[in-house]
Amino acid sequence: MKKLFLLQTLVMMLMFSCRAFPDQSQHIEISLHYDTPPDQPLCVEPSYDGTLDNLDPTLSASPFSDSDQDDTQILTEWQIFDETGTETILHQTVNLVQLALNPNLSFTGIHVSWGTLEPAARYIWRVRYEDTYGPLWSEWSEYSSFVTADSDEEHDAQQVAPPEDIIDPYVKGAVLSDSTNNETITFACEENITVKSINPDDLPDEGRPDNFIYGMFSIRIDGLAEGKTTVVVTFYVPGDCEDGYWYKHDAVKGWYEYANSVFTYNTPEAPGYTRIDITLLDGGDGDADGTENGVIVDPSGLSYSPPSDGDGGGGGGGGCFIATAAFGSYQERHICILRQFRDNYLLTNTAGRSFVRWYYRKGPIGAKHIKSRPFLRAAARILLYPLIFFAFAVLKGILLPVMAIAVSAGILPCLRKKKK
Ligand SMILES: [Ca+2]
Ligand SMILES: [Ca+2]
Repeated sequence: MKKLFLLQTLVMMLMFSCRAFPDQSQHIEISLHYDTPPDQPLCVEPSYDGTLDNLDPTLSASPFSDSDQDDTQILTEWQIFDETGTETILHQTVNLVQLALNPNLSFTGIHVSWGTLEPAARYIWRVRYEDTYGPLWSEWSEYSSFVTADSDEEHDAQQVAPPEDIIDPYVKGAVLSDSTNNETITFACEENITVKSINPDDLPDEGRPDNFIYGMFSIRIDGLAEGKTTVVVTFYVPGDCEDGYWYKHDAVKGWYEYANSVFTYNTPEAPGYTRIDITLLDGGDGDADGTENGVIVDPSGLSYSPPSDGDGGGGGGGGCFIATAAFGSYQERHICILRQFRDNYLLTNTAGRSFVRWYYRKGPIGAKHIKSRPFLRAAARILLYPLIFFAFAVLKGILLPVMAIAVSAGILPCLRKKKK
């Protein structure tokens, strides 16, 4: 079907080109690409059935290879299952946008956040790659497996009794912060929760905010009832921290400020503490395993570094900020066209990726400005239509015929006028 469409497009291009440029029609060349899928990748690390000494491994796979000359990689899909191969523990897709936005990310390796895996458990995993030409998927790699460490002594040693002056019925425990101040940080949640202090220096440094005064916290919430996906976790930190920011780190999205966080100093149930409520969504915002599976995994923490331009939502394959603000929804069909154009024509070359990086730094500022102003949104839509039409014509391979029609439509009336 796709090949047939390509042929029709080429024939149309040829017909229009012959009419528009009769003297040059003999120079038009037609070339057809028959795409072959990428080679099946191999799971490299951890080695097959190896035993880990930790609970947060980095998975790695063989480099991308494809028998089509110059074909490149556009997507990677990672999956981890429980021992039986039925329950999805992690499902992450890495695309070119995320790769362009997160310098710590790669197509052939992914860090599994603490909390995703349980101690002394066997997991199986696999990976596959998608190419740019088709796009076509490779075969899934053969399954590989590993066994996690028996326990996490570091986590166990951090757990302390919560302070008695915090009167919150959902307090589940407290943890010593993994930083020089060794403060007691209390956590509360309606659900079953485990928290581990982690040192932000152990996470990738590209884009990492400074001033994590209490370090970071890895959270695991499990045993969620069927249909329950949104969970609020409360941290109580000593002193007035209302002017802080809550940052998250995600293996795919990288570092970003987490907007779903509310800071309140000196609440009746915790005088002298700052209460921080963060809202997490299983399989969505604030869940690092990428799947709705009754488990929420979240490494995050309090920092005093203000977010830089472009932070505040992460990459995650999103973007098109101004267009989304103008049309009102990321799923809107015009936005889909721009997204496809970005993925297929901008992110596949160095100049295009530089533009996308620049736009992702500046776009949110413009979007914020027009979002609440109907007149500016309407103006932005009018300005965007020619761009969307251009992107549509390029994507459908009809740019040349469209240009030929446009040129003919412009020239013919002029010629007629002259004849008169
Ligand atoms: Ca290929
Ligand atoms: Ca999940």
